[in-house]
Amino acid sequence: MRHISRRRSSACEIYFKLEDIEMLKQITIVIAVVAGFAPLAVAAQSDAECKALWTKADANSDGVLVGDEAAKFLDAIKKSGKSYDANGDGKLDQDEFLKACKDGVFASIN
Ligand SMILES: [Ca+2]
Ligand SMILES: [Ca+2]
Repeated sequence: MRHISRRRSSACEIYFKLEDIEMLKQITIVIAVVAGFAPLAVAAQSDAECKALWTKADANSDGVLVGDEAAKFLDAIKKSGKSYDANGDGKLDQDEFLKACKDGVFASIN
């Protein structure tokens, strides 16, 4: 008796596993669709766009954005609710700027 019931339960397990695979396929498709649209929503910018924006932003080419140079970018960062001032010096250097830029924080700034 025990043998029969074990066989039945293992047959059931296989059935449910196949169901799970179908469900996983559907979930995967949903994730792929959402991921495909996500970059549009975040408006992330490419490396080249961000480097061009940095060159323009650092008007005196001293490698940091301070004061007037930084104002609109610090504003955008504030709105994003995240902190990109990795070294906490209150200025934006190129690495910090590019990280925020690639996250799409400066998407509305030209
Ligand atoms: Ca500068
Ligand atoms: Ca900094």
